[in-house]
Amino acid sequence: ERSTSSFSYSSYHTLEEIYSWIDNFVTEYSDIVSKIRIGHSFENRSILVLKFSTGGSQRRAIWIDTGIHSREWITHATGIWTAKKIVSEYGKDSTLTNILNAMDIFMEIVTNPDGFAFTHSMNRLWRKNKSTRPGVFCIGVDLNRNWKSGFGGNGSNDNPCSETYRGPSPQSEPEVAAIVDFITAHGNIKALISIHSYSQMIMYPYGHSLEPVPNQKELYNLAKDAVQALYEVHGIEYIYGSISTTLYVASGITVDWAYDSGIKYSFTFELRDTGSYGFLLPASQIVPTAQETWLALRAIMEHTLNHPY
Ligand code: PAY
Ligand code: ZN
Repeated sequence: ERSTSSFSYSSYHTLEEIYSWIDNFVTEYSDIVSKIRIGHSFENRSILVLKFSTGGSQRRAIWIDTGIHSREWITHATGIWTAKKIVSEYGKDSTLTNILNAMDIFMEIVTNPDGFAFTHSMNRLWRKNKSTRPGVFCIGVDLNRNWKSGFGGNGSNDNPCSETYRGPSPQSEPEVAAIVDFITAHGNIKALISIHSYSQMIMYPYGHSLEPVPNQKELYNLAKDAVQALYEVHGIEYIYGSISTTLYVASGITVDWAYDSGIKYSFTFELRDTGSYGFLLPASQIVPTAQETWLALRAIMEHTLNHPY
């Protein structure tokens, strides 16, 4: 029996459990999945990316990250379920098969490993990374304020004690720099989906500005289709639109950087719920959340496949 079959996809796991699941997973599905270490965290933990590929070289690719905010546990759990779904559906689901026959998928499941370890050991609601600097009393930078696009603008904070502290400079944090370096070196990422919780939203750039992006009509329609596909699974309602007009203004965020770097299909998801449990979503909701999220992800990947650029 495969050891990734005995793993519980309906429970929350520690960093050690997830990293050992990753090792088993890439061993069992070595024909289609491999593990890449793209860097290391402030506290020197490995930063790992799963690569799903059926061949070719530097194919067009989709990037998905979960857990950039460590307390958003439903996102790591959804990422793990999604990884397993991809290997199970390849060759069965024609949409996914077409996607993987032409494109690669990269998934970074634990984007903030130091923060995630801390949510298990000390503070369940820790959001930032764990970096420290000489003479600075407070710990951590908000990794979703540390990107170059709009760095330092509204909806970010220069106070190191703030939950939305942007850090001293763009990409100052190793967890962000690792992704920037990887995506830039790859050069052929065509869609990026950064997964957060909670609020039940599918959004696209910009966060830092109210200005509509050039292909905002296309992104609006695609978000609408993704939300509809998600709704049909369990009847969960998401709202959609640009980040700044749907949620709030936030500067120095992942998807603004991705968009400004030429990735025109850049989205951020806010998974369940709308606040009843918030970050403490019961484990009983992991599988249903992942199931519905899958349909939204697939819609965006399929659109990317069918609209090469
Ligand atoms: O998803 O990039 C996004 C939007 C901005 C997020 C942020 O503030 O970094 C939104 C929040 C998040 O997921 O981190 C929303 C949650 C509920 C929060 O912590 O306020
Ligand atoms: Zn978040």
